[in-house]
Amino acid sequence: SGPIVTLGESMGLLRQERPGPLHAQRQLGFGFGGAESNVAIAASRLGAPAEWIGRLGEDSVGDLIERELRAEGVTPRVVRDPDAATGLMLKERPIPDTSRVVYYRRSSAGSRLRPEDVPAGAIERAALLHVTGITPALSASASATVDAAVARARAAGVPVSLDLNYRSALWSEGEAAERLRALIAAADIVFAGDDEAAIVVGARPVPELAAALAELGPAEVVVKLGARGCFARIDGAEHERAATPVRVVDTVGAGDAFVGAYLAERVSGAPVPQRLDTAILAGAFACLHPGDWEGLPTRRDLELWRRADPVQR
Ligand code: KDG
Repeated sequence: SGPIVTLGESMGLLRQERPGPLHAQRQLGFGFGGAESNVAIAASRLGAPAEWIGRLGEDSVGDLIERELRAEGVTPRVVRDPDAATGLMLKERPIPDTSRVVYYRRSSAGSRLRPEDVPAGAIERAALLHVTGITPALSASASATVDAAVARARAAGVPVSLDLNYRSALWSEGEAAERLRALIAAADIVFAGDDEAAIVVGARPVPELAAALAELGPAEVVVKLGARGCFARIDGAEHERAATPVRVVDTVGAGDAFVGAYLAERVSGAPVPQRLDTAILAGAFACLHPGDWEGLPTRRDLELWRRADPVQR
């Protein structure tokens, strides 16, 4: 079957490697991130073919992102925009184990994504389309691109996956709730943090959050609970998983790892328990590295973890 196809904005990522005030740092790490490309990389590391559609600037940061995606086995389907730079984000660590993300992305190339950027056939031959609630918050044209891609997927019978991914720096909870409700109704699979689900359906106990999201349409709802694991409602059946405890360096990207792993297992035909187990483990791996996706596991890493021998010879 076809690849997992995702679209969105990826940005250069400057990150503090050591905690403390930014002014006391003389060096920053540099990489890139973006919720949707993180998902694509997570899936690819686990052996699922993956493609990322997006717009990058005609600049070195854009070169780096394309190159790294290729190196990760993700096919970039990219428009290079001569009139806008690739966006950036800064991950500060003012306090150990605590990250603060600041965006420098207004009018970025990625935010100028538009429906014509999605190549003919790209969605139609996908195994699955994955979108997030970040893209509709970027610009009118990016929002229209999500709608167009989702409509194309539905017309072609391609399952649609949505991660709510509410980002308060981009829009208000009120704006997000209305927009996300419509997207949820068009999705087959929905991922949400419990706080994000509450924005759309109101605060309530986790099983009820999942049921309320499922009522909007999707047969598959997975509520991500961070250090508390996850709760899923799939075709009416409830599943719960505890998190795998790890020494956390940075939780940013853990949700994307979870989603990418879940989707990789799903497109390979794995049953629900295996999808959730792999997702939980991938989320744990993501927490061990200060980058968004660098720490994500391969199948070999998962095997090593499960055997849990301190040294393999
Ligand atoms: O999930 C991690 C993302 O938040 C990060 O990579 C940046 O895509 C990003 C965003 O827009 O927040």
